[in-house]
Amino acid sequence: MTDKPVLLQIGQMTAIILAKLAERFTLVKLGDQPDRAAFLADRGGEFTAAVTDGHAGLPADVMAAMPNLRVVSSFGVGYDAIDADAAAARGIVVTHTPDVLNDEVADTAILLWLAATRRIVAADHWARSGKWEREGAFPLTRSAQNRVVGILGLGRIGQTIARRAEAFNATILYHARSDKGLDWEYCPDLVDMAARSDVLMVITPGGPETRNLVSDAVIRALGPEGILVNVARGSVVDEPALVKALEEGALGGAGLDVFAAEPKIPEALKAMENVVLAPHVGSASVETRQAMADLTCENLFRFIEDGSVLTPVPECRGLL
Ligand code: NAP
Ligand code: 8YV
Repeated sequence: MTDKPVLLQIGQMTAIILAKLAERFTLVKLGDQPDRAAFLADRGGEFTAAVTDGHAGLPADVMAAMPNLRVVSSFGVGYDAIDADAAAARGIVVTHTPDVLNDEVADTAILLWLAATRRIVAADHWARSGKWEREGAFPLTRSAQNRVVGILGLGRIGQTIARRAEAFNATILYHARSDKGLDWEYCPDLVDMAARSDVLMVITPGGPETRNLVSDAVIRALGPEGILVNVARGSVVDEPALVKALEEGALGGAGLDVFAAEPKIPEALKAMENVVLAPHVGSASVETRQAMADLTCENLFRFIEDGSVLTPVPECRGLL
């Protein structure tokens, strides 16, 4: 018999994090249960702790079946797949992994912007396919220098993107619900900001409050030379409107790391040369995923030791 506490694993986790968690917990994987409803009904009361990620979150049926759940540690900063207010009301502390991924995600945003602007994926194809030899030079692209970069969501990652964009001599504008009082220009109206921007970087949280915030009007305001970069959540952009605008030439191009129905990507986007696609890899480097794994584990370890955590989501701070 082991005296380690049980930990419910919701969703997929990498071997690194599972090995570390197994040192302190007996892991029970929700996905391994042949009959989820029966498992939750029989064993839901056993769990005080769970680990999850930004994709699986904390499903409502799991929360409802676990009256003794006290902590949920989520691997990732975005927690739109967890109803944090409902969790806080039940006395469940939700933690996430802010800050440790700011640099990686900001790098990814810049990478997608440059790739879409300088059309590096199409240029790579041109070089590999022999078109350079057969047809000559690759067509000129627009420059990424001296652009107006509008940032939607100027939080931890948004500010990191802004600082990087300054290295490209960009003028930075931003939109959020509140003026951050920073040196960059605050734009209270998102459509106006898009109309003034060459590039729109989307980096807000997901969830109902930001659903389709990047609407048809915003996309069209960005215009035929504009580039949309989304490293936030697919839900923040009206994806059908994005596809239509790209098809009509009403938007210049896009760099997309996130999609409305991941891992599905609209076929139309896959066929477009002016769009660069990535499979939600914003934070996906060995080093950053290790830092996220360490923080995910540390939150759980501290909670079982003394009831504290390092990085609770704001909704749950009052429980500590
Ligand atoms: P953060 O520090 O909380 O910043 C969020 C920003 O969005 C704040 O400036 C906030 O300002 C703004 N915002 C929130 N709701 C808004 C609304 N309704 N309208 C306009 N602006 C709004 O979060 P972060 O750490 O930078 O992370 C941001 C998000 O990036 C995460 O939640 C996650 O979804 C996404 N992400 C994606 C990846 C990836 O792999 N692609 C990796 C990490 C994170 P106000 O409160 O003033 O509005
Ligand atoms: C992760 C992310 O890939 O942190 C986030 O919000 O989107 C990414 O870093 C995702 O959350 C996996 O858990």
